[in-house]
Amino acid sequence: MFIHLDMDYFFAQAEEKRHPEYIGKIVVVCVYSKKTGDAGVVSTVNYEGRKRGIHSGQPIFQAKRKAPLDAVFIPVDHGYYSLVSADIGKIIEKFGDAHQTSIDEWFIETKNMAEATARAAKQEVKAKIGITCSVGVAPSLLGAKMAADRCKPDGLLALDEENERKLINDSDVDKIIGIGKKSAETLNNLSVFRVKDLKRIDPVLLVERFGKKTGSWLVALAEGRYHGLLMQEHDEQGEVSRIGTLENKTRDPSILLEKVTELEKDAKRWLRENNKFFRTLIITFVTEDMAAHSKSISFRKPRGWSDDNSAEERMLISQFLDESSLEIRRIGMKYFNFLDVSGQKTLADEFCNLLYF
Ligand code: TTP
Ligand code: MG
Ligand code: MG
Repeated sequence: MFIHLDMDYFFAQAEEKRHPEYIGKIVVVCVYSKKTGDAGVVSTVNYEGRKRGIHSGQPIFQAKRKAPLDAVFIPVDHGYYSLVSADIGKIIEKFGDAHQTSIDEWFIETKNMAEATARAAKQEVKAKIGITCSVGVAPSLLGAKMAADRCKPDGLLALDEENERKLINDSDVDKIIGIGKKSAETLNNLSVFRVKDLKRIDPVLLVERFGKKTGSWLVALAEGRYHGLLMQEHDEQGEVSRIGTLENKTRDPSILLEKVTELEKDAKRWLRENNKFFRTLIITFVTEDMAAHSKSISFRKPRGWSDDNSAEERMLISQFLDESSLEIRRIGMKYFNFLDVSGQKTLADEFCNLLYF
């Protein structure tokens, strides 16, 4: 059995934890793209705000229109959320062989007492950290994750094989992790709206339309063979990286970003030519003492050559500068954790779920 835990409105709940005075108000955590003004997007919002129609990825100015005057708009503070995440991880690890899959998600594979273990882990996170989460328990990781999504916020949903199959079969295809927007559209055009509609489509046609990898993934989904469906995407490893020397040693974030952008041009051309999408972006800093350090960020939805990563790059650079007082001599970037998305052109219009490590 798999137990999947996902923290509720994580960044916003972490803000409520250190600012109890925010509780009861709408809390909107924002990625500001400029030093001043409201340019940028919502990272996450608490459930009070979601009721008003504020959501992740929404432009900040739109969220402000929906929010009452006493709503709190604050910039993301990844350093702090990583610390809270690390504390939560330490607790979850006590309940079994835990794997962290994003800043606010973990899964545990366990043979017995899955539901009791899930409940105990959830309770201990609440008691020790003061953060609520939603927990799904199911025979497959996909089922556990979907169960956790289904019982948000502060829920626990345990599924046996039959209920897992029912939940997945009744889900809209675009709600399935691993099915992107483009694939969902293609499926909708084939009159496949829910997973159970997939059964009507000839497996041969699925493979023809989506390519071998995605096609057989969809066939497995249709047939209820869920094991490994979530893992599979991580199997396809690969990377493209570029590194360059700076004209002068520097700590100037704009010079560093400029260099990364220049290196990226080449890496993006490679992505385009090879039709690759990546999930993880790494920036490497070689400091004046010649030591190499890196900072990375992962996205739940893969990114491609046409996506703009500058907001995240700016953030990784500033994270590094906060931690080190040394000057930087060389800087590099790497895209890795590739996903084969044959049939999916661009995901640029989707705001990615950002996972920070
Ligand atoms: P999620 O677990 O997807 O979202 P959440 O914890 O805010 O809300 P939920 O209760 O539905 O789980 O993502 C974890 C954190 O990642 C989230 O708090 C903020 C960040 N994030 C983004 O920056 N952009 C996004 O589009 C999403 C979805 C999340
Ligand atoms: Mg969450
Ligand atoms: Mg999450």
